[in-house]
Amino acid sequence: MTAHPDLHTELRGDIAVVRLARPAKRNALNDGLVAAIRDTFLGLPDSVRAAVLDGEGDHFCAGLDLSEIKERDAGQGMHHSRMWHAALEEVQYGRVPVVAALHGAVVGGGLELAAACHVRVADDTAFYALPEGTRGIFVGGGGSVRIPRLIGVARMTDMMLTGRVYNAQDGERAGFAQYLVPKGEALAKALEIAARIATNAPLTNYALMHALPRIAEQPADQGFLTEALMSAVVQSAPEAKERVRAFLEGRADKVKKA
Ligand code: 1HE
Repeated sequence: MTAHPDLHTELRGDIAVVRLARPAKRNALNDGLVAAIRDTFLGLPDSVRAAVLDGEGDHFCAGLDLSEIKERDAGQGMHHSRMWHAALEEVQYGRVPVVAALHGAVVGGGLELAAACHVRVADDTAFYALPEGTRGIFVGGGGSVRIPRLIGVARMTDMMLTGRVYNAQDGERAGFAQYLVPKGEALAKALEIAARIATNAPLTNYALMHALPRIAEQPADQGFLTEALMSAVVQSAPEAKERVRAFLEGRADKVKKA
């Protein structure tokens, strides 16, 4: 795993806790930190079965480090955005599911980063915004692709046109987060969820991470075929057979009423 002064990784059993650790700058992401995110997720040890991403201090992440914005020609601007894409690709399409623990500002590139995770847990201090729209810039970290898949194009357009900020409750209803917990409890809840995820068959987790978003992009007839192929691969694993046998022999949990 790559060492970076502003990105800490801690192994807790089979869970990796990756923490943005630049609280004085509200965890704003400069180029070095974006590269460290890429390298960290690419290099997670084989023993890791799920990851949690959180931020130190009062805010998850204030987005792009605006002090690094410099005169870029169009080509340089494109490469900068592509560098973010490459990093967040390692989060979304890495080896293990990533649970984001959100609190405070989840804004701009911070929201783009959160959107690359697989499950989002927010505490009630969280707020969501895309100030790019009113700062004269545009999203560049994959937000235009990922965020509408959480909340829809209409909500994202409104946020960028008007600078609208969603609080934690409205944000959960809109689809930014799947879990909402009291202040200070997002990390604990994210760890609990990651621990649950880590007990799944790794191939099932891989299929969920890699096939579901792609199937969502495919025409239905192709999606059905991809689903059938993925299903056949996952079911053929000895672990799948053992898990089904365990249920049939009364050794596995039943689904309980919610
Ligand atoms: C920063 C940044 C940053 C804080 N880049 N330095 N993102 C934004 O437009 C959000 C900008 N930030 C804010 O609106 C606020 O800072 C917060 C709501 C996140 C937090 O407020 P607060 O009152 O707790 O902190 P603060 O006093 O505003 O900031 C503390 C320090 O962090 C201060 O520096 P200091 O040297 O004066 O102490 C701030 O300048 C610094 N700071 N946020 C640089 N973002 C791939 S494209 C993505 C495009 C984007 O993400 S654009 C959206 C950028």
